[in-house]
Order: sequence, then C-alpha cells, then structure tokens
Amino acid sequence: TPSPPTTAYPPLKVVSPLATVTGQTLEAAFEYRRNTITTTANGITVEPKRHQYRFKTNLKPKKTGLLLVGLGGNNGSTVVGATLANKEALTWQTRTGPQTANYLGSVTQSTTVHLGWDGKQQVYVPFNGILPMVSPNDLVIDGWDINNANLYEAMVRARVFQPDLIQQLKPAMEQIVPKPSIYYPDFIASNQGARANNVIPGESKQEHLERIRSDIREFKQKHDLECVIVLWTANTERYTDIQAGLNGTAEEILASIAASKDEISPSNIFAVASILEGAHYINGSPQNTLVPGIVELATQHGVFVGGDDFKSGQTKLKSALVDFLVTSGLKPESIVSYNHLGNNDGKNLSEARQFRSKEISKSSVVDDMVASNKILYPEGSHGPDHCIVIKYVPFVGDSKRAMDEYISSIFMGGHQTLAIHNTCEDSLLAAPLIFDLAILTELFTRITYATEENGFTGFHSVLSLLSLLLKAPVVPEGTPVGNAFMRQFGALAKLLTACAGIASDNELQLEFFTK
Ligand code: NAI
Ligand code: DG6
Repeated sequence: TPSPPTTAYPPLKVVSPLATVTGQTLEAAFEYRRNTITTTANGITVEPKRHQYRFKTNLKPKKTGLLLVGLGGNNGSTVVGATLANKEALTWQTRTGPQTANYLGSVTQSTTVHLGWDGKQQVYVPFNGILPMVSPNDLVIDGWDINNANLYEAMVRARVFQPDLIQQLKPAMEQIVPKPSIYYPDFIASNQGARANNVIPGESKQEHLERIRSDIREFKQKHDLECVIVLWTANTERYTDIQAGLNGTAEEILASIAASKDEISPSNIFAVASILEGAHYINGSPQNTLVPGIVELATQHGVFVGGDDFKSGQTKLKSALVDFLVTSGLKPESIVSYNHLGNNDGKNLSEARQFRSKEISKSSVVDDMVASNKILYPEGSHGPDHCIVIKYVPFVGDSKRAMDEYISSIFMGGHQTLAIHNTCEDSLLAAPLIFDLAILTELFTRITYATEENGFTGFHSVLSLLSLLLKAPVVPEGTPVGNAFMRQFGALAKLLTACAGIASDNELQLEFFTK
C-alpha cells in the first residue's frame, strides 16, 4: 500500500468470493443485517432484515493536498514539522535518549483491526493495510495564517518539539511562510489582535472569498493535485447567528457574503471558498461554521464537509470512559472537567464567547450514552451534571493539564469517584488527528456504494464517518449522533472490511464456544 511500510505486518491478500478487482476498482458485496423496529405504547417490535450492499473502491489514492487555516499555530507547525521529520526518518536527542519520528496517536497509521483466528493466534491487520490510503508523508501541505511568522519561528513559539528536532527542521521550516488570511476581529478573542499582521486587505467579504478561491486553485495547479482538503485549525471563533435570510440556504449565504454581512465569519468564507473550488472542508474547531446554507452548498457541489472540533484528549477519554461506565451498569452522576493550558489556544479561549463555543462541543459528548440507558436515566430525568472549566496559565505552554472527576452511583447507594489527571502536549495529540481526517476524507472520495433500490452513489456530503476524530460530530439532518469511541472505531473498521470483501462478525467468536 502507499502507506509507510510497516515491518510489523506482512501485506494482506484477500481471497473472497464477495470481492472482485477490475483494473483499479475493487467491488465487494456486503450483506447488511439490520433490524426494522417499531416502537409503540404496547412494546417494541423487531424484524431482522437483510440488505444487500455493493461497495466500489478505487484502489489508487489521489495526489492530495492539505491546506491548513492556522498554519502558523501550534497544530499547524506541529503537523508540518512532524511530516518532514517522518519523511526524513529523523532522530533527535532528548534528556532520556534518542527519539525517532513516528505517527503514534494516528488511527490510520498506528492502530490495527482484528481479522480473526488463524488456528494458533488472533490475527490483526494495520488499519491502513485494509484499503490503500494516502500516506501522511505524501500529503502536500500549505495554508494561511493571520500571523506572518515562518514555520521555524512558529515552531519555536509553539514550545512543542524538542530543541534538537527544531534545529534539524529549521532549514526546511524557515522557508515556509503562511499565506495572508482573513481577519474579522469580532470573531476571535480581542487578545489575538497583536497577532494579526498577515491580513488580506479590504473590507469586501466577496473579495476575500475570491482571494481564498484563487489561493486554492493556484495550490491545486501548482502541485497537480487530484484532491484538496481545507482544514480549519485556526483560533476558535464565537458562534454565528443562524437566521433565515442570512445563512439558512446556499443562496442566502452567497448573497450574505456578497453583501459583506457582519455575521459572516472568516471560517464561513473558507468553507464556501473550498466548496466552490471542489475542495473538501473540515472544521477542527468548535464554532458552528457548518450552517445550513453551507451544508446545502456542499451538497449541491458534491464535496464533503466535516466537523466539529478535534476529539484529542480529555473529551476522547470521556467518550470511551462514560460508555464504559454506562455499559457496566453504573450511573455517572457528575462529570467535572477542568483544564489549564498556556498556549495561544488557551489565551483565545480565555474570552467568554470563544470559551462558550468550546464549552458546547466539550459538553455534548456524553448525550448518546445517557440516552442509551433508560434504566439508569429514566424518561424525564436529566443526565449527569456536567461542568467544563478552562483556564489560561501561560507558564505550562502547550503542556495542557486536564483534570477530571467522575462520580457514579453504584450498587445499593454507593458512590464511585474516579479522578483523572492528564498532562501532555496538546498539539501532539491533535496533529495525528489532522492526518487521519485528511487521509480518511480522501479515501471516502474513492468509495461508492449501491443498494437493492439505488445505483452507485457516494457518501452524504456531511461526512459523519469522521466522527471518531471529532468532539461534536456534524451529521446529516435527522440522523443520530454517535460519540462512544469504541463504537465509532468499530463502525469505521467494519466499513473498511466490508469494502474489502472481508467483513465478518468475528467479535462474536462463536467458533470458541463449541464443545
Ligand atoms: P493556535 O492559537 O496555536 O493556532 C491558531 C492559529 O490560527 C494561530 O497561529 C492564529 O494566528 C491563526 N489564526 C487565527 N485566525 C485565523 C484566520 N482567520 N485565518 C488564518 N489563521 C488564523 O491554536 P492551536 O493550538 O493550533 O489550535 C488550533 C485550533 O484547534 C483551536 O481552535 C483549538 O481550539 C482547536 N483544537 C485544538 C486541539 C489541540 O489539542 N491542540 C484539540 C481540539 C481542538
Ligand atoms: C482547553 O481544553 C483547550 C482545548 O482547545 C482543548 O485542548 C482541545 O479542545 C482538546 O480537547 P479535549 O477535550 O479533546 O482534550
């Protein structure tokens, strides 16, 4: 596969009556067993049904470009530096000995999927060994920032990488300067003003849109790219109002940009520019960029949009831990999540409207698990008390401290209190997710599927398949949001194996129950 070679696993060969390869296309049949359910006052009626699906996957990854909004930030500079370090297989000195570049924390690069039992041992395959995927080393990366620091300066400012690695990366990183970007002071914290020295001039939002569109076009042509993904990893913005006449339809959002309406945010402009240029758009921050008008525009143009907010640390653990507690029959009653951090993200979040955007995305993550169990949370009762605190403490830099207290009701009136303290560089958790978001988005552009009723079609423009990596997944209207981490991982792995013609129900392990 085009992914970085792994010596840990031999290549996977599929011999399946369900799968055929013709030229570059792998076609696989998949029987989807799903229950049809009717719920009435008299009870729940379940009818198991079988649905025949066919998946077609183009096996040739596209030459892919990733444009980061916020390239000079901690995540942006970490993503670029880490890619260079991995391409060159750099090793650097640390207090505890030499360290070599890796992709730990990336689902596509560092996880495995259970295939089954070979008679002697359980067999796993690398996630990126099931279907060919773009390698993070091959992504062409560029982007914008409202600050003009080159990426060497940005990397030093970020305080994420070790000094020896920074010096090794310096010659390449100092050549990279972000493109000027859009700055509307009302959307990010006022304490960011001093950073805005690389700004596209003028007041006209239409002209700003045209400028970003032309940057995307130029990037695509210059590198001869087949797929471009624009990903927002810039400051968290405040929420925008959602109003009829402003951003409720595709036509309205285009008209509102043309009229330079105040409620049009920089991220709205980036999303619209991407869609109009056929580039996929992902929102790694919590603000509500993907307003209904932008979703409609993406659907009209057949591009993917995904969001919101990278699920990187505290929330990722929460989305696994609360699922575990509820699945254990314990009842989370109180979840208090306290953070302090000293990077520019923390500074921006120290103002109320930007904090509110983050508070919303961090809070929604347990909803599906609470709703899954009416024994613990009867109809009409509320879920756990859930409190989010974020404080800016410059001294700790990017090394975020996240402290969580979970109190659950247990057997016979007892209480269990879990206290978790998590310290690590925030950007070293977020950067691998940025690779995954780009790699999976590119993969999903190469997959189409057909049912008994409908011919081949691509996935919905709102790419909810990225939910594993996002705190507050945006999903197509009327569809459920899933946050539980392992269920999200299982669904993705199952889709990939279905596309490869090797899906199985091996979690059941029925073969081991025979006498
Ligand atoms: P950062 O503050 O270091 O970087 C953001 C960059 O965006 C800055 O360089 C800033 O100058 C730039 N910027 C602001 N407005 C811009 C605009 N309109 N156009 C272009 N550039 C602009 O922040 P960091 O740590 O890199 O995080 C980025 C975003 O990702 C934040 O919204 C953060 O909340 C979000 N996030 C970060 C996670 C992490 O673990 N690091 C996890 C989840 C989300
Ligand atoms: C304060 O928590 C800063 C935030 O930007 C987070 O670091 C970021 O959203 C990661 O959040 P989490 O909850 O996944 O660790």
